[in-house]
Amino acid sequence: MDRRQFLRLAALAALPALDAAAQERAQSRPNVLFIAIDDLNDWIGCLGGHPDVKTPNLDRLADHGVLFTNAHCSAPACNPSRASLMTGILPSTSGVYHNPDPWRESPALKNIITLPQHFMAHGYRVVGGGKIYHGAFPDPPSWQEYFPDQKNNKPDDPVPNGRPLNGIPNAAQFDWGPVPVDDKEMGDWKVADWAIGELGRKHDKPFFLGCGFFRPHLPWYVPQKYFDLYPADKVTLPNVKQDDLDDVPPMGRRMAKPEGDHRKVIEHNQWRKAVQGYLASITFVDTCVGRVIDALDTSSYKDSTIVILWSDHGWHLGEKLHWRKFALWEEATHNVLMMVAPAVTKPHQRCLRPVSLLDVYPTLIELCDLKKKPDLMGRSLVSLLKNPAAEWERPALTTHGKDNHSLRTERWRYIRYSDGSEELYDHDNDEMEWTNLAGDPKYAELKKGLIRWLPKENVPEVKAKRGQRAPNADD
Ligand SMILES: [Ca+2]
Ligand SMILES: [Ca+2]
Repeated sequence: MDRRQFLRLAALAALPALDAAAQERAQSRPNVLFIAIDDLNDWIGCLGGHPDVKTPNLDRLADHGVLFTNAHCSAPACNPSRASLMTGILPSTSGVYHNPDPWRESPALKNIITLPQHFMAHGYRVVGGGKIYHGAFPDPPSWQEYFPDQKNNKPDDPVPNGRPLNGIPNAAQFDWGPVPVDDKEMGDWKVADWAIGELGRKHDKPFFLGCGFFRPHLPWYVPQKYFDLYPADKVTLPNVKQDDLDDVPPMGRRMAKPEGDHRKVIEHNQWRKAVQGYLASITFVDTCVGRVIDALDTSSYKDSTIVILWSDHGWHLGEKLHWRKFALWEEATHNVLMMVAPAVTKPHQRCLRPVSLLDVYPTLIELCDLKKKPDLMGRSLVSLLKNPAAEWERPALTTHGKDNHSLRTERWRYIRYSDGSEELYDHDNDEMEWTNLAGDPKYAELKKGLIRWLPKENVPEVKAKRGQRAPNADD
């Protein structure tokens, strides 16, 4: 038995046996279908982020319940965003800020009961498939079963010959183009097949089913038919102001790195092809989501299953001369979040309140009537699920690296870097965050009101020990 198997068994053994009353309560709880999408920004039809995109299935799911139009990640990178959602703890408290940070080694997270573990402790069957946690840190104690397996959470994807297809040398996964295979050979398709199989089974107790899709994460290799939907010469490019970084402090400019990806994309004349590849990858994953939702809708669990779908952060495709996530502006922090909860949500609801992926854990606890966990740092969204216009005071906080924070309210974005430099944007008049108002004395009071929401503690980064496997920074 290896260490991981041991930990998993130890975690199971530690669960208290349920008494008869608890068992009966457990039987009546709703199921949870928990769908994660990697690196999906707000370029989906129902969020209006891109005029060309085709996402009929995500739009349909959003119409079944509440779409949070102003949802933000705790961190604009896979590992810290997912670790925060799954534990309910902020990066500034855990020290998990970046992709290589081994989150279970954080003093704050070492013994934490994760979201799926909490469901397990309440008698649920808890299974997962695909990318839920970041690749290098799959956390077997969180699951009773996993597809493809507890160590390798992600089925392999086929790759085309002749890489890089975009001609940009030495750019690793930063590549795009069609892969000549059938949908069925794609890793995400297999994850959907697995989830459909779970939904077709007879379950004798409630289930928590985690289903994690990898696209539109790089590389953007999906079958040709998805590329054909978006001819490169016709796609709409993001609206970019060439001198946008002139009023951004040096720490922000370093995050944007305009001489990095952006320069390469321009030099190789790849901007249109990149947008095409991202849109193609989005429609591919939309198709996978649609298959799983169809399977739920035709199953006996349709009316007893909560559906939550989220993406782990946004993605820049040239805005602020920046690419990828790893920054504190709207394109990187804004993510997809939608929920359908039988007997709680009504169809066709939009919620404009600034919410956080940190809020997912306490929300699912309340919806499923699990034992409350006072250590969680987010807030339940159930009041907003019932009434999307309900009062909501707290801004959404995003952290990128120690003591670099962004706060988003309905109208404003405020950024403060660790050296004290700042940005302030007015979304009522500047949705692209072009004009930094932080230096204008007129906004001093507004800034003071926002600053009080910044975390009081900013613990050091939990770093991988020397010799430990260091995952690719963009994995
Ligand atoms: Ca990601
Ligand atoms: Ca600017």
